[in-house]
Formats: sequence, C-alpha cells, structure tokens
Amino acid sequence: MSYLSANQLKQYDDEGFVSPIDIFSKNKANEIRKEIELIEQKMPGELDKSGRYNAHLISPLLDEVAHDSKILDAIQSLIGKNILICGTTLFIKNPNEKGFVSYHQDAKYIGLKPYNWVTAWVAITDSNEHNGCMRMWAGSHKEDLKEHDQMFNEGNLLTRGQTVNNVPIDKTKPLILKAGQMSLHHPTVVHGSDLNNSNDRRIGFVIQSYIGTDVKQVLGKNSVQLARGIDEFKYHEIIGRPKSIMDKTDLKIKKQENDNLQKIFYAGSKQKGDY
Ligand SMILES: O=C(O)CCC(=O)C(=O)O
Repeated sequence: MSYLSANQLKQYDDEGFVSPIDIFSKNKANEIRKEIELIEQKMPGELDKSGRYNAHLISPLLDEVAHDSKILDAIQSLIGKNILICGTTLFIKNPNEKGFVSYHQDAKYIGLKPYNWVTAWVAITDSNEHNGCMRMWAGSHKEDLKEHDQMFNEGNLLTRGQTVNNVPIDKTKPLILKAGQMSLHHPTVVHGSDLNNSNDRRIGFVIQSYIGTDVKQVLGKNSVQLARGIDEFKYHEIIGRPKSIMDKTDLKIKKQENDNLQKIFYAGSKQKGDY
C-alpha cells in the first residue's frame, strides 16, 4: 500500500508537488538546526556557497534525516522501492540578506535522466510567505522543459541564476511548512522563492534528490548512497555515511563531491540549445 494517500498522489500528478507532509517534531527540527549552526560556528564558510551541498556527508544528524524511514516511505510511493540519495542542499536565507531563488526547473541543470526522481524539501525552520517559502507553478511539470536565462543576479541562490521568464504568478502556490514538515516536488515543476522579510533565518534541508536506481547522471559524475532496496543497475559509485561530525576524511569527500557537482552545473550551461 502507498504511504502517500490517494489525494496526495493526485496532488503530485496534477500539480507537480505534494505538501505539507508531517515528518519530525518541532524539537527534532530545532536539534537539526543546532547541528547545522554548530558546523557554521566551528568551520566558518564550510556551508556557504558551493559548500552548502552535501552537508549530510559531514553531519550524522543530516545523514539520519536523508535516510529517515518516513521520508523514504513517501518517496517509495513516487519512484519505487529501490532508492538512492544523490545529494543534498542547504537552502538558507538569513534575515536582512537579499537571498531569493529565481523560477526554474531542476531537471534543466541537474543532469539526471530519466525523470524517475523527486526532491524532498525538509523545513528546519517554519517556511512561509513572510520568510520566503518556495512557490510552485502548479501543473507546469506537464509541459516540456522551458528556456532558462542565466542571470547571475545578486542574491540569487542558484549557481548561475537560471531563470524561467514570464511565470504567471497568479498560478503559483506557496508551500507553507512548519518546522519538521516537508514538501516533495517533481523534476520539471517550475518553482522559486522570494526574499526572507522576517527577523529569523529560513532553513530548508533539501534532499536533491532521491533517485530511482535506473537514473543516470548524464552531465558528469555523482556518488550516491543506497537509501532503500537494491541497486540492480550500479550506475553510480557508492559513498559512505558519516560516523562523526566534521570528520576530516568526510570533509575531503564532501569537497570532492562538490567539485564534481560544480562541473555538472556548468556542463549544463554548455548544452546545445540550453540557455
Ligand atoms: O529553498 C528555496 O527557496 C528553493 C529550493 C529549490 O529550488 C529546490 O529545492 O529545488
């Protein structure tokens, strides 16, 4: 039986996302926030810019989130029982900073094919319209990939400011989450987010993405962790899980993975007909 209800599955099919889904208590979300802030305090810069990717490789608590059985039950309802974790991203918007995310489709630049994958956005703090929650263009996942401009604009949290223009804002829906809830979104749904106008941080820990074992990386190389089931295709190298926080070897692995990821993101920009 599917972990997601018939209504939730319908929402994903019709709109390209499902939200909100209860996962953790507020206390657990706070504990996770403290672990993130401990790393920021002990290793300034480690989680900034390209360092915000794959923090689960140096944090046992974030690793635990990525392997959480409730999250995996929901993912299994969408992509099947053999599941790999192909990366994570911390989307942090601090108050008084100009952070936003331009409207884009993940499938445009992540290089994962076929689209048997899904992104889980786990709210570590509340996420709402005041502090810049994600907004989804409902139903846009049913159309082809769209043209994206590369804007490289100030404050844009996307590497190259990939932007779909002329998004009908009245057709977008805010994904309002309490700390400890998550949303799931489809690789081709158009989405973005506005500024954080609150006095606190907005933190999302994003498993980007959970992929079926049949999914290849066509723009470069990703290592993965087996989250559930068996990897009968073995398209990717398997990477270990952290035993302690900020372990030296794990820090090197994270750096290597993130260097590979930058190559994927920039390879995406050179594709013919792209951008
Ligand atoms: O956190 C945000 O505001 C945007 C996140 C995003 O684009 C994503 O998870 O794909």
